[in-house]
Amino acid sequence: MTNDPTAKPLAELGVADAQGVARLFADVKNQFTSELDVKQSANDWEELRGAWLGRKSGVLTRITDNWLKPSPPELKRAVGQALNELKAHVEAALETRRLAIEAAADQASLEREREDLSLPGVIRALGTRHPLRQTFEEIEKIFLSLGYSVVAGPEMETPYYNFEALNIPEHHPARDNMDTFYMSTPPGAAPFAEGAQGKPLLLRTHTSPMQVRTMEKQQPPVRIIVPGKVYRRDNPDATHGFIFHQIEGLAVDTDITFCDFAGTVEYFVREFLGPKVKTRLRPSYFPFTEPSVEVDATCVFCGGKGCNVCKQSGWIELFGAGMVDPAVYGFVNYDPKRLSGFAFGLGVERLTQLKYNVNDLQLYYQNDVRFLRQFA
Ligand code: FA5
Repeated sequence: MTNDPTAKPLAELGVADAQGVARLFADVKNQFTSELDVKQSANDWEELRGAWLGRKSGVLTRITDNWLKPSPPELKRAVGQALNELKAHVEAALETRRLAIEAAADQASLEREREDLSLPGVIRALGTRHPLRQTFEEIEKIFLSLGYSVVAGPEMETPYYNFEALNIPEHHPARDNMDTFYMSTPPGAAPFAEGAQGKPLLLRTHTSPMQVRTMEKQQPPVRIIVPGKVYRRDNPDATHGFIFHQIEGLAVDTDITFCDFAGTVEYFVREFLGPKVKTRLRPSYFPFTEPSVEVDATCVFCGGKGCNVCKQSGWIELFGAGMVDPAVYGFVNYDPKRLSGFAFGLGVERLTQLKYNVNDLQLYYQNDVRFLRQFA
């Protein structure tokens, strides 16, 4: 800065008396004020302080070196005093500014931290109920509304309840359809659970054993459904699991007819699959029901016109059912002359597949959120 007056001694600046000194210092003070006016930020403040109060080359140091030290004795006092005042002014002004800058920063961070209650909240991803669970709950609701109660039974069963008492004696071909997991017994282990008669326990292949267990304990009228897991040595594929789920139904009373059965089935299917779906009963065979039927529904995918899913027939198979075989009543001391009833066994995976058009049953067990979220 060639024009910088603080670089030159007083004589060169033509200052020879106290008034001249006062004017000179007034100019310097104005200069400071104008710099302070334009420099507002925290960084500016550091710069300004260095420029004015810096020990080595700050303005005040230059004034000390160039004006005060070489000043003639008659001006020394005036220069010294003016310099002190200037220094006090600069220091005070810089301190005031520092406080202002700090307060502004505090205010800004307060603004930033202030809660805005009108902002939308953070939405946490909620889990969804598993599609099979949804089917369970829907079906339970339908039958509860018809006066049924929900009961549960053991997954580890005796051959008696799983087969014999359901009119499936040993060597009956129906056992082949339900390839069974048997439990092995450690040598010397205690005899098996009640009713096992020394035969190995098994994992129930269907929920039907609960028909027998319930009738053993309860006198008619009986109206139950039994949701639960069942196990079969089936190879897993798009329509088979080796663990899957069924819901058993059983109604027994003194005057239950095939019409009650057909009406109940029709009501259930319409509630579950929708009002447009029609049902038909097709003769079938189960050792524990007589007559036995397969319940078919008009194909939910083509509405009965015929498509790949229903193999162009317009119908899809829903579940097996029938009137309770009198032979079963013999195992539970019910009087077959006085009592009648019906039973059904729903495949939960199958019904869920039909309802939501799921083409592979394995998807239920893989816990892929992209699949599960579709059932939110
Ligand atoms: C039975 O299990 C009989 N207990 C049903 C019954 C109950 C008939 C009461 C009459 C009276 P079935 O073996 O057909 O029947 O099996 C019933 C349903 O379970 C089938 O319709 C099918 O939907 C389902 N299912 C059978 N095997 C599998 C499997 N490996 N994976 C998934 N679902 C299966």
